[in-house]
Amino acid sequence: MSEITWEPLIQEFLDGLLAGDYDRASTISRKTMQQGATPAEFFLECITPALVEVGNRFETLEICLPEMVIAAEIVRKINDEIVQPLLLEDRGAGGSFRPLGKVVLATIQGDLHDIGKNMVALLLKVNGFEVVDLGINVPPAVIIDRAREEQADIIGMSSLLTTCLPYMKDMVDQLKAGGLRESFAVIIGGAAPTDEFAERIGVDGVGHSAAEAVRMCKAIMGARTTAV
Ligand code: B12
Repeated sequence: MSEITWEPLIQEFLDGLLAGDYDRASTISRKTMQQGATPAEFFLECITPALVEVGNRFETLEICLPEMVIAAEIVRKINDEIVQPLLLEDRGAGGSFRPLGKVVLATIQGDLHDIGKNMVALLLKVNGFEVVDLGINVPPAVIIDRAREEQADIIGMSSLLTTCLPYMKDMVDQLKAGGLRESFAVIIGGAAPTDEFAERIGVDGVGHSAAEAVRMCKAIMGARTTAV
């Protein structure tokens, strides 16, 4: 971990987001990574808390939906143009490699949030997984069909809206009803699902960061390899 004091940077980055100022936010991003922060660290330590604060201000009506939309758009652009290319560079020479496992990933039905899900997809790829990203607002049946088609090892579902949690349960119930529960490991994440919810619906893991997603997937595949 780099020796960076994050609080002032988060505040500056947040100010950029709330002012709808891409240049300001992207300059902070570039500068911080030049000072030694890794892209993953910058995403976790600066982008994520700034977005949580944007959400808090939306919840308390200090800002309105258009401001949240603009903040999200700036973050999407910074991720695409700065964070992602640097993360992929970190991956090294690349070339042909045998993936650690195949993950079918989706934001669940009803939910359009994808900044966190996209980071999960990226970090899994950087860590050697093959990822089939189905995007946002994906119905449970579509996830299951694709997981079967792709012969996936793991299904990952993301949700930031508590109103969409029932669709996660529905996906697991559909797997059980189809006799497929043992065919895939299922992990969930995003801001909405709690540990208690995960236990109740019977998934293999719940995570609240992209790093946790990677750890869980590695543990699942490791467990499978040793079991063979
Ligand atoms: C940006 C944002 C938006 C953007 C989304 C843009 C986009 N392309 O994603 C826009 C403006 C479109 C939006 C819309 C809405 N939003 Co919104 N949004 C947010 C905000 C501010 C940030 C979300 C975010 O990107 N966080 C940063 C990322 C990095 O974190 P993350 O998603 O949690 O992901 C990390 C982990 O959770 C984990 N993870 C994620 N997925 C997975 C999956 C697996 C398998 C694993 C293991 C881990 C994992 O790893 C990720 C990376 O570390 C949050 C505030 C908050 N506290 O989250 C509100 C928030 C989620 N939104 C909220 C609401 C209410 C809405 C709207 C209903 C508003 C409205 N009135 O229209 C709509 C819903 C639209 C829809 N149907 O989905 C509420 C939800 C409340 C609730 N309890 O349900 C929140 C919490 C704001 C608030 N405090 O009120 N939103």
